[in-house]
Amino acid sequence: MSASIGARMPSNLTDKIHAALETFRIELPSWGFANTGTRFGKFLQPAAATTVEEKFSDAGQVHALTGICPTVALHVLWDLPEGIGSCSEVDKLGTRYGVRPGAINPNYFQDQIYKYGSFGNPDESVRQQAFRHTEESIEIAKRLHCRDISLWFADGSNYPGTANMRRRKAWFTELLEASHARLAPDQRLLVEYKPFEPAFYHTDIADWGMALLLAKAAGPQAKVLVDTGHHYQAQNIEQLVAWLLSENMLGGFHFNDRRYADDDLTMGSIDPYQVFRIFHEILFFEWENGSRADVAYMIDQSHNLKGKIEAMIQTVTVAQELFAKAALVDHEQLASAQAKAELVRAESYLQDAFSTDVRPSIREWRASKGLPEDPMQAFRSSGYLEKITRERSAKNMAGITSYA
Ligand code: PSV
Ligand code: MN
Repeated sequence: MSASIGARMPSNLTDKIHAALETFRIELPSWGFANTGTRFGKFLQPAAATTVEEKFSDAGQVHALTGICPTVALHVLWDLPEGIGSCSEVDKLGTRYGVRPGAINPNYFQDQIYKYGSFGNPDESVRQQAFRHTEESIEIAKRLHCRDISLWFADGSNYPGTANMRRRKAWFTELLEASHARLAPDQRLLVEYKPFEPAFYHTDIADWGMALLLAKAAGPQAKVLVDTGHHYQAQNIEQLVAWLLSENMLGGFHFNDRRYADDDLTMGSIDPYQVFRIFHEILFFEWENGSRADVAYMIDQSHNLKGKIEAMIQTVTVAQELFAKAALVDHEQLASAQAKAELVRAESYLQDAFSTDVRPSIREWRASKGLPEDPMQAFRSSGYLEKITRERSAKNMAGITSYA
């Protein structure tokens, strides 16, 4: 049952929450600290990170205050401009700022050569170039001791009849297999999907089924990455999560929220129950199997309007709350209600857990770890934002550009 308002939470529930929090870590995206925008333009922020060092510094702040973000995802083109040559510098930054490099993201969408695709480009030499970039990204991951190489392809087409979809599928299969062959035994390839954007007629890896087939074809260390913003309206995300778990093919998440398309809104800001249901499927799976699911939780958000560090602290805090709520579902009772098709009783276990106020318990856990009970408040009173605003604003405001 949910703890009633004002009453102290029973200690068995507090223990469940604390045990769940011990296991929950979420990765920050380096690009969430830099100035980014929409296709109509950017609203520049005076405190945005302008260098890789500043991204590490900001991510380090979020980790220092929340204690649950020990890694930062890197985009090769943006964060390792010299490729392998940038590794030692990035490695040092990780040590200096207390956050290690996390998933390595090759970039197949920004260079002019990728206008008609990367792994799916009809030009063999472009496909080879995209493959060499993948090889280099895997090597970067090895040098930085990163397990996951996270692949998102913008490949697709805008007009019917202009792309040979079967041919492109074959090229993807071949190059993903070849990429897999470059992995060290403990590394993974994560294959992300997205139904549209930047292509608006067809996208080569449009949904989880396509990503699953390609990952299976690539090899046993390839898994699917679910970006919560990359679905059609009304897609039942927790169901596909349950299917991927049952196939041992769920590699990780890019969390963000959306209302219309890939909106990059703050996780849980539109539909927190959706995130709760995803976490629930994972925790229910773990309870049934008696072992942890090996899933990487990552944030993929870059805020144009909200302050970047505050937005990230807010996201991490919400993620932690929704995970803690999901940990409160009574799995034994739920399983028995499901088996007897006692529908209202079964559903109520989710509703009870979701409506429980887990925040006091999370504050207790933070205090027990020597972390600030309220990370947002601690950030606001730390003076960090004022300091970086002073240091960075001239550089940031010089970067104003127009859309066209
Ligand atoms: C594409 O929309 C995506 O979700 C991919 O994960 C990219 O790496 C990321 O956004 C940043 O552009
Ligand atoms: Mn993503």
